[in-house]
Amino acid sequence: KAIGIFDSGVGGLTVFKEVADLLPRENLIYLGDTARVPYGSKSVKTVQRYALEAAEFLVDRGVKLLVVACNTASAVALEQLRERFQLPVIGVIEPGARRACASRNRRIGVIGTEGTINSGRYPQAISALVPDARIFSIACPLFVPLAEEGWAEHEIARLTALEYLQPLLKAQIDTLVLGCTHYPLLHNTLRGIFGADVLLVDSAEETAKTVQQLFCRQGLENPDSGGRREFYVTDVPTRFERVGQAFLGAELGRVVQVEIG
Ligand code: DGN
Repeated sequence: KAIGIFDSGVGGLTVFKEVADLLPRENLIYLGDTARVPYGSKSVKTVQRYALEAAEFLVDRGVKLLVVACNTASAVALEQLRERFQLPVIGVIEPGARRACASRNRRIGVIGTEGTINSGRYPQAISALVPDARIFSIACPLFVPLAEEGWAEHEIARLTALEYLQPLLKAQIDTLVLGCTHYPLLHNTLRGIFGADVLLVDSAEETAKTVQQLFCRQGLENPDSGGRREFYVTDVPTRFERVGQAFLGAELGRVVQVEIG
């Protein structure tokens, strides 16, 4: 049995990459809902429906664990998915929130899509762990197209980030949660703005660690499974193949178009 990972599109490959690095011998199946991307600006109801349909596709393929790589879907649909399916479902928000608790001054920034920020899920998860944390949340929707365009380290990205993130600089945060699949690509740009002392929490990395821990705890490992990788998308794969390489840091191999829902 494989691990199923889904996202609204190409961004979840940052999560896929981290999971593949930590569990190289596991079989992984990825679904990018490229026909309906972006989720980040859509209503809660719509994202919930899309997430259920994407998850169903993977569950029908007999996965043993489901990873919701999309922050927006994790923010609004995780509970529904857990209720609906009889298998472990891991989202990206709790792992990122847990890591953010390393903040020393308890002033924590969170950035993500409009959907993720409007859901208030990160502040909720962080406050549950550190009740006196001051949390500053900002939606940075332009980071998604910048990352997909290959401009994450371009001057345009730096200026965009400076514009969005002034309030966080003023707030003197010491921890910033990168609450979107695409933001790990902006790591160097954000590092340049915040300097070496601010902890940048990569929710993709933290999620992969959570998956690994769960595997150890529940004995889900299957070292003989061969490390097969399968990629599915809901629109023609051309753009996904091209843009995906930068997100995965490697060639994707075969990408298959499917219909879901
Ligand atoms: N995958 C989305 C997220 O992590 O919130 C970003 C892309 C999108 O749907 N806008």
